[in-house]
Amino acid sequence: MAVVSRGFRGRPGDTHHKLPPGQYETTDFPVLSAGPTPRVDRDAWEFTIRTETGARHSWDWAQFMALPSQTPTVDLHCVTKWSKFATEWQGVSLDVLLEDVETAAEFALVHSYGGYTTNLPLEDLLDGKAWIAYRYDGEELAPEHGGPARLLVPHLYLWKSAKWVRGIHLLLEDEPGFWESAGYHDYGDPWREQRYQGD
Ligand SMILES: Nc1nc2c(c(=O)[nH]1)N[C@H]1C(S)=C(S)[C@@H](COP(=O)(O)O)O[C@H]1N2
Ligand SMILES: [Mo]
Repeated sequence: MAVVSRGFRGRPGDTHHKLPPGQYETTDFPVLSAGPTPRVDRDAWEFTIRTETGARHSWDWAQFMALPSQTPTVDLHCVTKWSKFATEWQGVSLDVLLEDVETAAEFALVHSYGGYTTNLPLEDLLDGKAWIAYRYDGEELAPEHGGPARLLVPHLYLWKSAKWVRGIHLLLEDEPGFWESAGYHDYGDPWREQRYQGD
């Protein structure tokens, strides 16, 4: 017997994907950037985690490429209401990057080349929930989608997935990022439709 639940979309031969409230499915990959696309040379690229004590852990591109990577397939949910199912990425898990980082911090403020920032609880970067992604759909990540590398944190609205990521500051107190300062929700869970402050 076929069981069809409201909110579930099936595709032949595919697993079932679920659409969060208020979202629609698209098969395009829209580009949403608050400013111009920064061109970041892999030779000059560096990714730094800074803790609340000021301790820094940095990787240049070669060191970053030498880390073990994963190939997550995930659904994306943008606050502008499009969702894209089963996107295929390659990236380094934040579990790997945070492994040797000693911290008492509970919050993270993610920084991008170009100045964009976004905040989230540190625990949302852990336990297989987030990656620094550098390949998409079998290709190098295109500059407009955040290449050389972007944060990928698919369980939250896509504005949390900072493109052109350059570092993460670990903080004892939560600090709002770019969209969070402009009225968007501090956490941004698509399943609870946390689009704006007060949702
Ligand atoms: N650095 C940076 N990262 C960013 C943004 C941005 O403007 N600058 N936009 C965010 C928003 S609102 C969304 S929906 C996604 C869009 O990612 P895409 O352009 O790859 O679809 O990137 C997020 N990451
Ligand atoms: Mo967005």
